[in-house]
Amino acid sequence: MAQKQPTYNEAEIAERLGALPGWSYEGGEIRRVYKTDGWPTTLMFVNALGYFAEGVDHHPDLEVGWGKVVVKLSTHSAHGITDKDFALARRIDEVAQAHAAVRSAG
Ligand code: H2B
Repeated sequence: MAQKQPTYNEAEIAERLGALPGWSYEGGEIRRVYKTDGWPTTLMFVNALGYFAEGVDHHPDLEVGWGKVVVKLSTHSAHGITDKDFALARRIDEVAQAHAAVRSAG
């Protein structure tokens, strides 16, 4: 079993989210809502971010709709928000930026 990752308190999370526009802290998770131009882009986006998530063995909860993907991140094993969540959030933003039809809802 891996060592428990250090978690951040609310003030520390807010500070780090300052560098991640569009992300917010809600219900023990950091989350971002992305809009897409429809189902095909939604599925490509989910597959692309899923590929990177699997690569780092860290998996977001996803809400998937026709033109919308909600990404929610927390570290279950640590019962909180860790560097793994911020790192994956940054990577998912890069994935979103790689496709012109994926935009932040906020
Ligand atoms: N994803 C997230 N979000 N939190 C975890 O604690 C976690 C995970 N743990 N993906 C991983 C998989 C763990 O279950 C495996 C065994 O490494």
